[in-house]
Amino acid sequence: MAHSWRVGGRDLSLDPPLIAGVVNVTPDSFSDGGMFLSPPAAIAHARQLLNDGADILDMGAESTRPGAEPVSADEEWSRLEPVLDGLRELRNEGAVISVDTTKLDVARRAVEAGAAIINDVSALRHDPGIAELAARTGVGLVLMHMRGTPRTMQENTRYGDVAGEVRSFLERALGQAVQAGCDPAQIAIDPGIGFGKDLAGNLELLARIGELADLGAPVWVGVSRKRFLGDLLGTPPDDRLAGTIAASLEAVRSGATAVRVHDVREMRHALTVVRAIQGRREAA
Ligand code: HH2
Repeated sequence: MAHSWRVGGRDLSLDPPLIAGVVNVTPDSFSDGGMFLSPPAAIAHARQLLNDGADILDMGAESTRPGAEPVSADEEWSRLEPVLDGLRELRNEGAVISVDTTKLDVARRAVEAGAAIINDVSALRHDPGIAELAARTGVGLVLMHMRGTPRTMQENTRYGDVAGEVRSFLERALGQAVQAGCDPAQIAIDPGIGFGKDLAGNLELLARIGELADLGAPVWVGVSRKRFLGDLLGTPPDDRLAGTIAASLEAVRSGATAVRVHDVREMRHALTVVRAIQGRREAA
């Protein structure tokens, strides 16, 4: 299992697991669309998430919810630029910024503006040049599994062996990034919970994260407020917090080393308590 992750010239420790706080600068994200579309609102939210204990801010300007319409690179960048600009001071103080994009043009501009991580939910399928960008600049790179695109991904959620297929996909994507010149220490992988999977597939992946961790890369997991929790609980996105925390803690127990959540404060509290108990157990 990986113990640290190299992002933009820094080694982030994975013990305790990293918390990536979500900042969606979008009108249409599934749980917080429109809440942080204005730059001042997004910047204030980012500051709050850092105060709440986020290790990373994951900023997205294009929704990836099932069925979402794609936006142009110019539109995506016009949403991100003022927020990245407004976070310059925090960045200088050490805040780690990740940009959730599949577009090389947006990724390049974001890295020039100080982003230390590219979170590519297409795992280089949309723009393979993102691997060369990461190799050249040393930023961290997250490669996530998804079937098709957000518009099509829920059309076919059937797998023979979901964990095996996701593992092979991520192993290939890792190989592609290394081939393009990335240092393996820069690359994290993510099973893409909810991206082209049904309830059973999501649960199976969460239970078998150890098989992905065996690939040697840090494993990101994003379950926050997602539909599979609604399937289990019968609640809307704004009433899935306990489910989010439970699933994230189980993911960590299975081998995840970074959790991507909207509710950073609650996640930080839960991780702190669980780890205190684990420490006691190990000492006993
Ligand atoms: N999930 C979402 C977006 N980006 N990136 C990674 N690496 N892993 C994930 O699980 C993941 C992700 C979807 O969540 P959200 O940002 O809340 O919604 P939307 O895509 O509608 O903006």
